[in-house]
Amino acid sequence: MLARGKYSCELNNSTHGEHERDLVPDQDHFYRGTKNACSNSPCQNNGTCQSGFTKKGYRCLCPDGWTGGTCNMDIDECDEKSHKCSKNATCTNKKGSYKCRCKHGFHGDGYNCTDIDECQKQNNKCSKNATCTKTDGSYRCNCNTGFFGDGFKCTVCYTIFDFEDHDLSNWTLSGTAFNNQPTYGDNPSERFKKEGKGRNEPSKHRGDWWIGTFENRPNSSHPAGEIQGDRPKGSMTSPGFLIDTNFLTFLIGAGCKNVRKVRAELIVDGKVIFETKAEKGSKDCIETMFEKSWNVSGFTGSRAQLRLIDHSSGGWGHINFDHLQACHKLP
Ligand SMILES: [Ca+2]
Ligand SMILES: [Ca+2]
Ligand SMILES: [Ca+2]
Repeated sequence: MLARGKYSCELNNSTHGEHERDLVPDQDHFYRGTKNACSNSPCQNNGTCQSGFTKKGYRCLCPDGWTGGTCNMDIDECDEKSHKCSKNATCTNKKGSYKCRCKHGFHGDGYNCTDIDECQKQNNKCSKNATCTKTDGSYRCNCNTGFFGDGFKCTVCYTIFDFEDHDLSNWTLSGTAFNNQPTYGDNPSERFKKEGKGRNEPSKHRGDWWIGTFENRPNSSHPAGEIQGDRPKGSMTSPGFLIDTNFLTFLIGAGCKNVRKVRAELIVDGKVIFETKAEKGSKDCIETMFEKSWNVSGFTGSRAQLRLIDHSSGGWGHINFDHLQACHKLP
């Protein structure tokens, strides 16, 4: 009240400028506009401005995710743990909000994340010869009894010697026949190509490296097709290995079955328990290697050695060998 019968009326949230048509002159009244502190929109990020509060003349009501005097500060919901993400989700802070994403092995919208049972759903990558076991957020595969591998791949055999590291430093060599071993690539095919007689006896080795005492290709940059011939003689004895399966299988070729002193031997306790020459029915006298096996079920638990022998300088006096495997049953 200013004087008798006269009042000062304040229009909150308004200014003269915003209400040009509503305000009409009246001789008994005079207009006195209030300063609206909200008129220049001080609240950010959709904050609601309320005029007339605090010393500044306004206050901001902030929407979820924002704080500060003018709603200009993001709330880090992940850091202050006010988020509603599942415990099996990861929280990522965003300006004005946050994001939830289910962890690996869980599925859902990030707020509810349930464990995926990979074993039950059969969307696991276990080998068909493995057992799947659920773990928290994941699963494990173990090869079944009688199989070898990492659970994703389970085989009835595992490799003992394949020569792929082309390193014979743990082997005992005698004579000169094995000096340039192992041999790289299908050298017989390379030399037959050079001969041009249409002879076709691929080595059929596994990987890149194998033993071939006729060949002379001790590395990949050495010219293909070179030979040392039948003349050199010698032997090559492996480091010891444990027999823990029923069978050993291997690839063997060359050295016709009528050639004496060219063979592969298995030695247990200093005794030769098996000796095998390359022969495949009528297909002996051929560079191509064929699979042979030894039934070692009577020797499980023993340590054994493989010995390759080339004690011949005559025709076909050489041995081809690769891929010694231990197998629970014959593939
Ligand atoms: Ca945030
Ligand atoms: Ca090999
Ligand atoms: Ca020889």
